[in-house]
Amino acid sequence: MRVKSLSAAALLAGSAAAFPYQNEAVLSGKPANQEKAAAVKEAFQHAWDGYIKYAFPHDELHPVTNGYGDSRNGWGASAVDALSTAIVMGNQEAVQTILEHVATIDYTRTDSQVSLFETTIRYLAGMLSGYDLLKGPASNLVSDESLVDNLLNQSKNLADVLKFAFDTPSGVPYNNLNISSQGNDGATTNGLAVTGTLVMEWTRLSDLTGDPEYATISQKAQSYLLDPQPSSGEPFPGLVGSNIRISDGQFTNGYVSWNGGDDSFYEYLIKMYVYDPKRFESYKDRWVLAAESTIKHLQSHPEPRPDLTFLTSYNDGNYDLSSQHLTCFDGGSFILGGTVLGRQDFIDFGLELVNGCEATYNSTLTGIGPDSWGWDPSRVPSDQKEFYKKAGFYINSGYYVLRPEVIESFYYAHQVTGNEIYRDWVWNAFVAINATCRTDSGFAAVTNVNAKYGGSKDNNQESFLFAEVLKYSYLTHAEDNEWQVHAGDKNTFVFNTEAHPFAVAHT
Ligand code: DMJ
Repeated sequence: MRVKSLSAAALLAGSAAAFPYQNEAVLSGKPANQEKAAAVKEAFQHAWDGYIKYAFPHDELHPVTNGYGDSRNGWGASAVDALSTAIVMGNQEAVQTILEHVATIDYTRTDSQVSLFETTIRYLAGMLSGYDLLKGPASNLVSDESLVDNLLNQSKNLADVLKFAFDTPSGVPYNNLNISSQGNDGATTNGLAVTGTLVMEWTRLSDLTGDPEYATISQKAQSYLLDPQPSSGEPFPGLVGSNIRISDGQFTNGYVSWNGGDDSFYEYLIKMYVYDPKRFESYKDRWVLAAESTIKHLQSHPEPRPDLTFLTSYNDGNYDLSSQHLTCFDGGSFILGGTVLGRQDFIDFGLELVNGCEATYNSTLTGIGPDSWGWDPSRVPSDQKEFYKKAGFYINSGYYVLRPEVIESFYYAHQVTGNEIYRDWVWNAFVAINATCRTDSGFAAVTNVNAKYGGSKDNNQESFLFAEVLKYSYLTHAEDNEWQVHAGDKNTFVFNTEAHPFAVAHT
């Protein structure tokens, strides 16, 4: 079935009119929507077939020209990033292809500069998650056990290639690496997110292999972020600066946000607690501080639309009234933290953030939200005055590059509240993406979400289309399962920042 063939009226019927601003029925036992789940599977198959035909084993498809790119070291990023989605969809053929491919990767060789962060969240996490799922609840999918064991061997091989990055005077790693020369780009600082979004993957690797080194070096790097020095690096309790000096682990500024560059540091604080509440209680304490400070200092309501909530960024007494698609993971983080800790105030605030991010989708011509926007009354572009008055924000960048964060937070809202409206919002976003970004071979980024047809198509299909957009869209409509996010504190899987589900630790 092609989603395009469904009428908009049929798709949108069922959307409740009022914003559900309370915690409703729990999800467990809620029936799947088979038809919509199948439509998302069809989209995955479409993109997978195009990738296999025109781009495999390269990193990503160029979906307009039917070519390929190697922006992620040339090891087949889309294949590895697609693995956990193919598993949860039960797509045996794709899983087999990916496992056979992983067995052929030589992680010691690449011509590119390697990003420690991107390689960790996409490749290392893709393989570890595949291992957790195929050794656990999806063990029926693969008969050749050696291919599954190889996921862990290759995870270790990759980490052994990358681990020299942590070999610095402080233990704060370099991010941009030359793996042939064991060199780096000469940076003197590292960013908050790229430093603080390694600990889940590297700890999981240690827990699975029994070799403590990976956990030790990643937790050492993280230790500077949990105890920020000097005090100017923590302008509000729990909210920290964006850059850390590699020589001594000191923060070099007090610029605070949940935007790209900072984002997944906060995401991992609470997720590490979900992963193992015994070992990572102090991470949770830092997340709680950050969450409370965020509610107190960073929430902002646009003048023409006081009903909307966005997060500002802060620097040296000044607030910047702008936000990003990347930031929209924030609702999901508050909802997860709220449900795990039994804090209704966090869930409620998370739902407000979700509502704000949804407004960036429902205000545009395509039904997809922009990459960045602002709501500073003194900076409204002259050609967006009317749009700003109605929508409550103006568009800074109208690109949509197949990012997942808005759908991701809708997913958490749905799983935790059980409220159907969030499932409808996921579906609306999926339908809009399918209608606007789909090409003959896959899905393309678009240049202007507030123009007819999304402006023009940009010739790239990021691997996170497979890992995240299609996974969250699918899981929202699929049957309940062990790997799904659930309300409460009994989750048995936790998703890394690239949506790869990790089995939680048994300690
Ligand atoms: C993904 O690689 C991850 O979600 C990361 O945390 C942020 N950037 C992209 C998606 O936008």
